[in-house]
Amino acid sequence: NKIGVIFDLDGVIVDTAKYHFLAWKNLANHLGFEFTEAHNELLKGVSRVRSLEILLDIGKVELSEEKKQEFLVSKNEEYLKYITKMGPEEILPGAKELLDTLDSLGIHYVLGSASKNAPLILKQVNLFERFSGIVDGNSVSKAKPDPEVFLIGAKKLNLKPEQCIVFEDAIAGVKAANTANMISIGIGDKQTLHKADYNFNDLTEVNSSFIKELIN
Ligand code: G16
Ligand code: MG
Repeated sequence: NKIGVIFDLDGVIVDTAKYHFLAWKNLANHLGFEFTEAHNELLKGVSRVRSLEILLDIGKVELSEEKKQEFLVSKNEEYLKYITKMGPEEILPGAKELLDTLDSLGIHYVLGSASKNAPLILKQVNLFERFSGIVDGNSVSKAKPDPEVFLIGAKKLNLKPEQCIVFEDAIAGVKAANTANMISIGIGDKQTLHKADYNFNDLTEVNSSFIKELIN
């Protein structure tokens, strides 16, 4: 009974949502409206382009395609300023321990993130080398909740979708995993992620006996 694991990045391995928030908030303020943490929740797991559309809807702002492109670039430039200051201390609790557990059990894992900056972020926190493969926002044509990102992940693992376990913090990501026919594990609020097959508050709650149970 071979299995493999696919990890989402933001909200599972690191908390980059707080940096996305700072950069999106600045853009909203520049456009003349407020952007709150509650608004930011709507952007979790969502692609960059879709995030901008949601933000513009919130502010009831309409922009030309050229302006949108310009703001996508400037938002990302600001975001990268925060990312390039990140270090291993920003790895979320339990993440490294879980990777160690998977290593000791001989279970391979890949990344399945919507972020085009995923390789850089993993390098910043010294986890890049540990993953057997990376599927990020550059390798997909359809964003979560489309299962594409995870199906490519399964291919990288050389496994069937049913043999893959997905760790996700976003509703769109859990939906993508379920549509792909994978085992979905929601990390975060249980109510929000009630569609997941299993729920945990964070990765410190995911122990080796749980993983062993999934193998058998
Ligand atoms: C992350 C975040 C989203 C962000 C997306 C794209 O996804 O949760 O808020 O909009 O990546 O990021 P970027 O602008 O860096 O391409 P995930 O899938 O890792 O949770
Ligand atoms: Mg996420």
